[in-house]
Amino acid sequence: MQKRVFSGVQPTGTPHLGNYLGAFRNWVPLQEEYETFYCIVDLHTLTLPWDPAALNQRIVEGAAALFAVGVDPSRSVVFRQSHAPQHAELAWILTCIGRMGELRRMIQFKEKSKGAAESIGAGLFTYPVLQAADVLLYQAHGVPVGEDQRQHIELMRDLAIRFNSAFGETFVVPEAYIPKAGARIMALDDPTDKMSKSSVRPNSVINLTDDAALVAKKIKSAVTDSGSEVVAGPEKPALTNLLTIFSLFDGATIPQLEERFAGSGYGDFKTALAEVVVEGLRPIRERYLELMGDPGELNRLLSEGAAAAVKVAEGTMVTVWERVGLGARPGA
Ligand code: ATP
Ligand code: LTN
Repeated sequence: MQKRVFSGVQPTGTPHLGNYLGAFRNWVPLQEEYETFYCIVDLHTLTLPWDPAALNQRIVEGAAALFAVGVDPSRSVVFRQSHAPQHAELAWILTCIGRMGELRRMIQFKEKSKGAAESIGAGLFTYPVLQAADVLLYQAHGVPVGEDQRQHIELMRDLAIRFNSAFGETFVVPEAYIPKAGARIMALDDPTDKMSKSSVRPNSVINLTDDAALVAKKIKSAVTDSGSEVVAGPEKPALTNLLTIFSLFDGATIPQLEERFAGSGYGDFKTALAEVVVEGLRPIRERYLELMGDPGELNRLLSEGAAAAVKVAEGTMVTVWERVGLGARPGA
């Protein structure tokens, strides 16, 4: 059987350069070798306050972004998490074998619940358990994600191992596929902070939908480090981030870029970087806008994806139901 890959994106806002370089662009070549499942994780979005009037639109935008970067609906199963009810069902079973202590250690929970520990939604606490269910349902071997997800994948491995040893071999224990470069793209206005959809600072993030003028403006206003040399290194976090972005679009290594820009100032480097990013994003942006012109077609593709996903997910649930002693699945 061909090995599987699963990954997810939250429909929380316009996807950005970090999502693209850390995750989506790596999802495309995996289609050659694996059976690929890419999910718009709409139930995860309900773990923080959301706008019900905007959610559906966000989901369609998420799908358009994936297709625009090269995820191919004829080769990948692309679907909405809420359209495969098995995700929520398996999440419940896994919640019952998950432990308070291990969930309390999750960095993302600690960060996102900061200052509101007692009033935060319980769903934010069990978020990684739903994420484990997402992947384990499909018996996926690989989970291509950015660095921020490493701890969640560790937890999902622990849950799979715990379940398998308690109830018998049921789940493939998945591995994180984290790229060597681009796994943590930093905010343009603060190289100590991850580039993030949830940022309220508009100049911190380059969205995949930004036009050439906006990309150039944001790069021009990006913070730089002291000194004037275009070099990477621990004492140059801002330049390291910009050089990483340059390198991923251009193909040249960071040492090659340092050589190319030896003697140039930050200004010239930023001008060149803006050109490379604009050219790299141009086909994605054009395709995205074209796809968004036909939401009916995007919804049709998502429904087709859901039908394929449900088949696989239900197969796993039949085994899970029996293993834990709930017996035959209703309708089975
Ligand atoms: P936010 O960016 O607001 O924190 P998120 O982390 O919830 O959003 P998702 O859309 O759920 O983002 O993530 C999709 C993928 O993008 C994940 O694999 C995640 O690891 C990756 N990713 C998100 N931000 C970055 C970043 N700054 N650099 C590299 N990868 C990233
Ligand atoms: N938590 C992830 C999104 C996500 C995911 C998944 C990623 C939900 N379910 C399953 C990989 C596999 C994030 O990027 N914030």
